[in-house]
Amino acid sequence: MLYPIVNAFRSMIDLSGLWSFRTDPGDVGEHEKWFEGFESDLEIAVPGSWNEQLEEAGLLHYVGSAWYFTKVILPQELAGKHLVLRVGSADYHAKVWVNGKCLGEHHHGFLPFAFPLDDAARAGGIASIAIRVNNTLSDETIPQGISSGQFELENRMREETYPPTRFDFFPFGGIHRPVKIVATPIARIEDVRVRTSLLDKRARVEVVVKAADAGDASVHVYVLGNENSPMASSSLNNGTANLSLTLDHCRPWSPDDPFLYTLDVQLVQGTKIVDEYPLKIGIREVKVSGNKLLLNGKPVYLQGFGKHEDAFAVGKGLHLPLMVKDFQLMKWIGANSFRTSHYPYAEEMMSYADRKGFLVIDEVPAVSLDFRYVNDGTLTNHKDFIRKLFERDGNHPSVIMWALGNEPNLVGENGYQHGKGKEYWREIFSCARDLDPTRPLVVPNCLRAGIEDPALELSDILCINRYYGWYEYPGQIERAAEALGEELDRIHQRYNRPVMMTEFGADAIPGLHATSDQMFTEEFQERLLSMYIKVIRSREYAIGEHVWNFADFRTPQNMRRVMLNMKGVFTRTRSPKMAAFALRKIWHPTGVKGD
Ligand code: BDP
Repeated sequence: MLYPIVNAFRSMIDLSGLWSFRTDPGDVGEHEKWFEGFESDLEIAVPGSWNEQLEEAGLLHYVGSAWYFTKVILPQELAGKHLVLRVGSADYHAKVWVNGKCLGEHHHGFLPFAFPLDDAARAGGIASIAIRVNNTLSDETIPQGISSGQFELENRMREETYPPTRFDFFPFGGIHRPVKIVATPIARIEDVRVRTSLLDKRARVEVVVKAADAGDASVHVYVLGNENSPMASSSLNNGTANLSLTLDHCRPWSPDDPFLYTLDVQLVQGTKIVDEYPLKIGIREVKVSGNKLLLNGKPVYLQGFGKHEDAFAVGKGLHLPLMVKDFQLMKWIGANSFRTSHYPYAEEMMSYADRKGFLVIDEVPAVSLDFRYVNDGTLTNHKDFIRKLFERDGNHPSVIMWALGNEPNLVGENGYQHGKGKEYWREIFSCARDLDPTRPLVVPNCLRAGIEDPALELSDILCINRYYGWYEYPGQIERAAEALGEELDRIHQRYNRPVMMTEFGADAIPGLHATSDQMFTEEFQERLLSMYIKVIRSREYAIGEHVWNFADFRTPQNMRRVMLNMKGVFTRTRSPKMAAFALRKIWHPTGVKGD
């Protein structure tokens, strides 16, 4: 799905702002026709989660349905255009009405969706928009949900969280990314998919363009500002055109030189251009070779973080100033990469990573799948999610790897390794490989799943999350170092592939200090992270280190957390802890100006 833009052919109305809001715990709204409007004193900012914005109205822990309502007058100039309502993301389930007419439903969080307005609203008239969002998760959804009763049934009451989740981040609900009315010509470019390859300095760019309502139009593509680039043209065949271009003397994309070309795509009827979409592309090649990860043929070492979309008041809502700040901090500390743990991040962030030269592991939110409850519905949704995420992010040069999930078997289900888990991951990997054979596929592994994890076996890079010194051997850094080194060697020997440490960390309360190794102090976090990096770097098969986590983040309530997971190297408001300065020294090996 193309990101909305404004140009001579395309325009949009951004509906970010304050919307009327009402919760619907009994799910009566549809029956009572709230889609025609409803009485409420509450307003809510879109994008943004309801939890912290409306905490004082009792919504911090709210799980269930909630309604959003706004009205907009569609400008007369949009007459004769194809109009769609596009939602950047709503977590996790959404149903949309315009002027009382249901346009459709969408089942996944973290992904954009769009519905044509058709005859529900016309240019020059009013569009009243109602969106019902529900943040309930189940066995079938990605991620899976859990109830309080289930914790009790499984005799795991001490592990229960409030709200109940299977994962360690807050289940924020709401419309989290911008809602837009997008106007395009009727004969329009619907999708552009690009695949690039490099041979010496020559690049090949394969382009698949999908058009709609375009009859027998043709498609032209060329690279702006590149005089040597030939234009490729093709007529549409069933609405699709396959084209390819060769670029001589290509300037490849890399963290040091995140150069982007503009691929201009034109839809042409006769001699007339009827639609145009300029797409930023970066030309680069990612490969796993022996124990190395190669970018444009050269080994690359990843240093950075697992992150979260999480901030005061806005929750999981798109927060552009914070995005800019986070990238500044990542540059400051010397990071070159991050993982979108544990779900796809905003489209704006992926394009920003392209421009800033960050290497991204893009993650599907299949976090801590519990195979006792995985069923056919889970598998279907998981595959559908992969397809939609690859469609959304497949053109980004920054995306160098797909994580198809995170830490399956966290609870340690019997028979995961050799039973259901094996079949499940085989299907998931084969689906993902068919869709994108150009990027390594991984699933970060947890201690409980261990070396026999079938997802590890299928991964191109062995991504390992470990907490020796924290959950295991708490407070004992030397013992943790031994356990870590021994296990990494064992895993590598078994599979003989590159190893990437995708998580390691320790909670630190800012301002808590001690002269000896004591958990939760800033010194302990710094020492533990430094030890891990030393052990990882002493292995020639290691291709990277991602500290857990970039910043402190809100979790559901439970006795292991003080509102936040405090493993951030920065606080939730982005103050550096001591560990940040230590990492900055390690990650800027030639020193930092002014230090
Ligand atoms: C890992 C999970 C991550 C948690 C982290 C922790 O992947 O989501 O936040 O542990 O416990 O197992 O801090």
